[in-house]
Amino acid sequence: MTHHEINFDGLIGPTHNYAGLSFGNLASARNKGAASNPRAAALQGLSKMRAVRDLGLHQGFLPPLDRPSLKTLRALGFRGTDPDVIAKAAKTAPEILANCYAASSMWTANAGTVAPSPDTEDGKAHFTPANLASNFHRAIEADTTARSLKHIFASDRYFVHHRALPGGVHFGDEGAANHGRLAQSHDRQGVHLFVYGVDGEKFPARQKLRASEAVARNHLLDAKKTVFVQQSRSALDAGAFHNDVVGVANGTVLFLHEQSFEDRASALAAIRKAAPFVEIVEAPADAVSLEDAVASYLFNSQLLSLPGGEMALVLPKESEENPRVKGFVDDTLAKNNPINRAVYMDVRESMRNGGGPACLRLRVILSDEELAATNQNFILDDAGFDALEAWVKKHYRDRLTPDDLTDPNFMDESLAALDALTQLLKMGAFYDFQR
Ligand code: SUG
Repeated sequence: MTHHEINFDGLIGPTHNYAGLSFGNLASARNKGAASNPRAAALQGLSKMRAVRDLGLHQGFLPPLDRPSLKTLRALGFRGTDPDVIAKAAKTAPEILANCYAASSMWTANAGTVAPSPDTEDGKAHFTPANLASNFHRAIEADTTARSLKHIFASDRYFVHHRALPGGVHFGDEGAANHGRLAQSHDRQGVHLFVYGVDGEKFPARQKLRASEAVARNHLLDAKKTVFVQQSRSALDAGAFHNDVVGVANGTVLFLHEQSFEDRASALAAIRKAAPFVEIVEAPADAVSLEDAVASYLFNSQLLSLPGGEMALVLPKESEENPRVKGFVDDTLAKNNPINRAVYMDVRESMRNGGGPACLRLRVILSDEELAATNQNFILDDAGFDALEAWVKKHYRDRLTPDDLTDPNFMDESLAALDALTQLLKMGAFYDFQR
């Protein structure tokens, strides 16, 4: 049976803005209050999806969540008509309003964790939406993300959906951003690498070991093929709030920064023991510092096995612009390892909130049959790309400031865009505001 890696990118929503909501995410803090360009953001995201499709992969997407989250605002005591709710929150609690407006579901690496069918005891693909308990604006994503995953992967013959983990930050789970899979090929049983954090001196860890262990249990993974390692606190304090800022795995390759793990030697030994075939491609700190890695998002690249047998890195432009990072990428391509192509993409609107190419996608490995059982409205061909681009151009603003969030007209505009999207994608009354 042939298995494919299909990336489900987050379609960037019309409320993309810079509210500085994520403590420990340097870019989010730095750009707090800046004007965003939601239209450019969404088009950049779609261009990246197109580029990956043009490399020969199937490309999927997840719809944006409904923002503002009126349901959350009402649960927090703001009452009246929808415009009243916005006006009251704007007046008395603008930071709550900003949280309820975040377009952060675009970073689908945080949508959940997926175990493909070759790896699970029951031979089905398992999904666990992330509880994203560390940040208010993200913790309100899980419910509707779970609905999206069930909508797209609906067949219970092939897919199993778990609930987001209970227990709040005690079981803080940020999804696939701290998870990687190593395998000799997509269709062979893989090794799951779960990277957890322990609070640093400056910044809190979002992913808890006990959460990763619970996901591994729920996904019926083979204990001999799961590895749990601690992210280094220096990487966390340098701004790697998710491990995918300092490393990425695909196929036989683990591409990472030398200072990714708290105890490098024992982490690499555990990975080698579980995955003896692994090829480790590591950036030494004297070639690329942690600061360069975090600023350029070198390791937040997509590492893709292409149909012709090549392995490509899809990197953000910021990596091309940093001479030390670009030099390291060039060296990596020239050396004897499976990575032999680099594609640089402009995802600057997302990068300014700390989200690179790898944050923007959820990897799902599917067999031909599982792919056929997936909702095809969320797999993109040329017509699908054209339709989404036309939808963005029709509905999105090209400039949005935090002040604009207080305008009830902007709420109407955003929800109208999503209403049109559900029609385009034949989703029915999907969002809470439509029910
Ligand atoms: O959770 N930024 C996101 C970025 C997530 C990146 N994902 C991965 N590394 N996989 C976060 O910190 C900023 C929103 C704001 O400040 O407006 C934000 O949520």
